[in-house]
Amino acid sequence: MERAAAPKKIGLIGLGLMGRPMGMNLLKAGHSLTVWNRTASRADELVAAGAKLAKSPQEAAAASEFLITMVSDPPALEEVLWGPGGAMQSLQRDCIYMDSSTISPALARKIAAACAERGARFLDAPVTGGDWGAKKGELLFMIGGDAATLKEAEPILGVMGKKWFHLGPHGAGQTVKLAMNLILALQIDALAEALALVTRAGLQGEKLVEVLQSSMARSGVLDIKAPNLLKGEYVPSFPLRLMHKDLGLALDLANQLGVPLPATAAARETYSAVKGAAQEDLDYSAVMKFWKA
Ligand code: NA7
Repeated sequence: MERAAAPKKIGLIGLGLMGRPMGMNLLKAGHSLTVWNRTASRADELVAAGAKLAKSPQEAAAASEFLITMVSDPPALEEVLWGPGGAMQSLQRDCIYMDSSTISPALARKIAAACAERGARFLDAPVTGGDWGAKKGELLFMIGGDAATLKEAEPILGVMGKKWFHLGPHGAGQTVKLAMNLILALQIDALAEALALVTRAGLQGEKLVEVLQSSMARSGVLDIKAPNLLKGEYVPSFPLRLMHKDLGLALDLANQLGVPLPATAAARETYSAVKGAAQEDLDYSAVMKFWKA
């Protein structure tokens, strides 16, 4: 997969945990970056590193031959695209617009249609890898859209990520992303349940994890998140509020398709309870708090 990218005028809307490091990597690769964020102060670090700060999403889109959005959820994305000063009205003809937020496949298709009306090209390109993947430029992109558009986007993807998958037409990237996140959510939920059982029985959670590491239950989730659960440290890498949102999106999609997802529905209740009780922003591994505050 290509990594070198000719300098481009790139717009980036949404400078949260993920957007900021993605923007930093684009600057380091020599691209000209125009950014916008609802809370302008979050752009400070990128502006100090050479990014231009737009006054609105509209201004960011007008300045860009390649536009990226990275906001929290479907309402946030609708706001930055179609709200006051929204980006859609100024998307350049022939530009590539890539949304890397996790949203519904239906919204991705609606955006693709709106882009086509303006002569712009759209990719749904949600990511996985957390903020550490974003910092290291090792995100994994799940792409829906046209293969030729993806080909053209590859040099820019290579600045922010290490791998990408073309999964089908618009919405396919989001569909696979929601399916993947429900697995991550259930894996952590299962690990938390098992730890609750073992520790209530008077055993050390570390012992369970040690055995799991040598068994078929070993996984990337276990490697990366088990230490958080054991220590009770939940600094957000992927915030629980966003995992909760994704479980809702997966259940909505399942409902539209008539597919029962009973385990996902049960897990969402656990995530809801922890989210409701949380006083601060927590990583999704904090689902452990359901059993142990
Ligand atoms: P964060 O760190 O919660 O950042 C969310 C971003 O979305 C941040 O820039 C927010 O601006 C922005 N946002 C949220 N609501 C709005 C509205 N209504 N209008 C404009 N901008 C908004 O999320 P992550 O970076 O971890 O994740 C981003 C996506 O990747 C998300 O879909 C995940 O599920 C995957 P703020 O700074 O709060 O003003």
